[in-house]
Amino acid sequence: MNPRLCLLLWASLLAVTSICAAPEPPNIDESKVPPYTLPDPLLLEDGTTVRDVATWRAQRRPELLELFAREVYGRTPVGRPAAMRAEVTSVDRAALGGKATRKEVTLWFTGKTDGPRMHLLIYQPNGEKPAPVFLGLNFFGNHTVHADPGISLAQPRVIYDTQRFRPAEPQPEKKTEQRGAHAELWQIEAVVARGYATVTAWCNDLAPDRADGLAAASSVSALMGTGGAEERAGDAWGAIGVWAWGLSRALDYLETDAELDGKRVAVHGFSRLGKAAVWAAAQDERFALLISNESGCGGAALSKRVYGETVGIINQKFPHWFAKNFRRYDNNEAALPVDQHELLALIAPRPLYVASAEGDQWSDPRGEFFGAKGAEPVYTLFGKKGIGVTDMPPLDTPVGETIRYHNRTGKHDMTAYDWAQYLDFADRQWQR
Ligand code: GTR
Repeated sequence: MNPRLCLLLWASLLAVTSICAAPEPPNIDESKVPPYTLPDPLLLEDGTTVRDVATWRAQRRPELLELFAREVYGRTPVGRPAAMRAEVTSVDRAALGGKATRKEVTLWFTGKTDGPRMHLLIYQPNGEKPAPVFLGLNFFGNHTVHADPGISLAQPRVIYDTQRFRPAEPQPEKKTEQRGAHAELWQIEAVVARGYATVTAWCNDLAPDRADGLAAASSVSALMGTGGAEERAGDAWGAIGVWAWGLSRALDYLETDAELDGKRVAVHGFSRLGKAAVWAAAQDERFALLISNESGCGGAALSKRVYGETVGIINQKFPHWFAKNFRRYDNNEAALPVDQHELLALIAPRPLYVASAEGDQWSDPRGEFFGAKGAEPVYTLFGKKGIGVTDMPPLDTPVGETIRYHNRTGKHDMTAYDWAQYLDFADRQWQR
């Protein structure tokens, strides 16, 4: 065959294959949401309906946890490692102008200092003790949550493009410290002023947020022998599972710190770290309250609406986040045996706050609202009042009791407005 013709044929074949492999373009037109049926959180696999809390706890809750582990996030291989130990590495009782105590604590997961570890950063109010806690992972290292020069710089040093949520390319001079680059997202002074402690750790300590992160020597997944994003078993955990596991290990420590109230720990997360917070709270009932801040696809948003980011898009862009089995539902959401309202239902009867932003259609605010709304029957079973209203509330108007929801004006972010709602919610729930 003419070599030019051959090349042309080959190139068109490649183009066709890549078109077939590419996910559908994202839909952000409400009129194009396909008809979908949500699974009933109270319907047991044997076809009977759950009518009491005991059956929910003994049968339906384990069924749902199994489905989410096997089909969505992957299985969590272990709980707390027997040899895990905590080392307090710094304490400053005069932080934030004397208003707070700043502590740094390293959790050595194998007990040895050459294995995976997580560095916790704690700010606790210098008032009444023990303080209830807001716990969440951060994107770019502990030193980015506040400009306080006393915070140890995260290691290894990675300089981020904070707008695009990814490492800057090329990496600029390491003398750029990015201290406090994400302070707006954390509002630490406001949290401490309200009598709460804030605790955080860098998600990369647990599993670096990159396609090859699961296999990185420093990751907890490597310690557990998970294998890389492509090599692992279909139901093996991904980075979201590892991050969720880390949140539970942080809680293990918080329960032992007499200055903190381990029974009142609100776990929160923004965006990809919101997905991790939801999965953590679903599995670990010690978390007393959950805040999902624009967690979107694979978080609070319904997958079956196929609006904004979809299962196919997220699995292609972030092959290391979910279980490989989740890829079965790429462009095939109707086949999913669960949807995210059932994940939120696993939080019941604990207080749950789901927040969206109007300018963040990628996360599907309406899908997040209906995710929260869909969890309501399980809250009702527990005698708790959920979200109340049947359709999305106006902008900047929080609704609901034990399940609360708002859709803020503005972009994908975690703002002072969001924090004010979360602090009020915790105050009300914990009668402070
Ligand atoms: C986006 C991703 C979202 C969300 C977001 C974030 O690129 O598509 O699912 O997690 O990142 O974490 O900011």
